[in-house]
Amino acid sequence: MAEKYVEMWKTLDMDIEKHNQLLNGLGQYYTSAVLSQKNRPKKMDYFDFVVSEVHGLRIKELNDLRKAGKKVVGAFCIYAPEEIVYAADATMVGLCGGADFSVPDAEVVLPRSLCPLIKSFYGFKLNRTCPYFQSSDLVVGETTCDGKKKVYELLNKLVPTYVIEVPHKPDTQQGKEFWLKELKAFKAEIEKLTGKEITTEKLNQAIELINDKRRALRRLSDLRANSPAPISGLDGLLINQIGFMDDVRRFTVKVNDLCDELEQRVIDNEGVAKEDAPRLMISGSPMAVPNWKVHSIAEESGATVTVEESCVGTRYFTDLVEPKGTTMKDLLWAIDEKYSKIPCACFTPNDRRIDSIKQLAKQFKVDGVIYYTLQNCHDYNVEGVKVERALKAQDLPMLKIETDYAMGDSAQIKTRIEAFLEIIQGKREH
Ligand code: BJ8
Repeated sequence: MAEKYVEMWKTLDMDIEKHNQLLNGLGQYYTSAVLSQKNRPKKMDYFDFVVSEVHGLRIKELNDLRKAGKKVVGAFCIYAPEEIVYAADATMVGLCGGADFSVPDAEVVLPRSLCPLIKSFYGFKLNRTCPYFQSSDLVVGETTCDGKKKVYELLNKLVPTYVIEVPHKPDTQQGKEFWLKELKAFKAEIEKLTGKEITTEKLNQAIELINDKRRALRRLSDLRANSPAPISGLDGLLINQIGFMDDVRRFTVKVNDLCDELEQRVIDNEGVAKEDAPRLMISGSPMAVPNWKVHSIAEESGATVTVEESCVGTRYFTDLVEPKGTTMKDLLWAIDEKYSKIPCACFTPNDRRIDSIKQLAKQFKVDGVIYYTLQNCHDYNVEGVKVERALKAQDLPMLKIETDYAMGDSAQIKTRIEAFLEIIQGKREH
């Protein structure tokens, strides 16, 4: 891919040499972790193609849009209301933040004892190797966790960054009203950026566009509840990750095409693992591309990951925006209600998340839960205590893994997951 796109990357002020190193490493990792899986659905070809062109063709598409006068908005969190962005004919993309590659650059500036996701994204902007960052006209941050909030102040020196303030008690009336005001302010900011008025008609269309995408991902997720699972957890995760970068309409069509194939697989009783393979949920901090470490290890060890209770997973697509009227206030209120239901550990209390984990455990017939925390993420780490108590009451085993993006602890994680699977096996035999 490199040669073909060098001129484009230069116009985006990228560090070409460093970027080549990143692409080489990514290509090798993708081959060994993803392409090496057995019996993948044929329709995964499209998603493999997207990954192969993720810094090439997709970036060209975004920059063609920009040349046509449209804007690209980058984001890190599913709290960034994408419906409002699309209603102004702009495009939203997830920014790089899932690789260890950029962490050493970030650590020159930031403290080391910080969440790897935050270090990773800041490093990607510093070292100019994320073409999504380089193609963004505006970055949207949010006041979720303290680490992100403070790094956005530094990021704003490198790229225009607009920070949305999210209520930390979103279930209260006060929280919802506060959030509505923030949504209105964000709408005004996007109108200023794009020079376009967001009308009710445009916002309705954008709501439907994103609802369709969420419906497709929900359909895919529901199919993974079957036994044997018709698709691996790693591919399921990968598709959710790609959803933050690909063109929304095309992505929705391709996910639905894949689901058609998976439905046939279910009818034919064709799966990616044995019917009695232990079924796991992974719950916790989000996993951005190319964070495939834990899924890969768990599935290589004989388990099937059937669901991700994650922002790159169920938290993104479980709820839709459902307007109860047609005025601008009705539409914004519907967006408010949908986003207020996202059970992020940054909020308090967050019992909605515990309920969701218990419900997902039943729906996906899981034998155990891997509770996944990125190092130094206090919100997910502490909330793990409540999750563990709730799962214990349901007699569901839980394994807590706290890690970063480096591969140095892979062997240790593998040993722990294998021991966990033995516990599950022992429990089944009883
Ligand atoms: S809605 S989970 S995407 S904030 S960056 S909280 S891992 S210390 S990402 Fe998130 Fe939005 Fe919530 Fe979801 Fe922890 Fe790291 Fe903070 Fe993180």
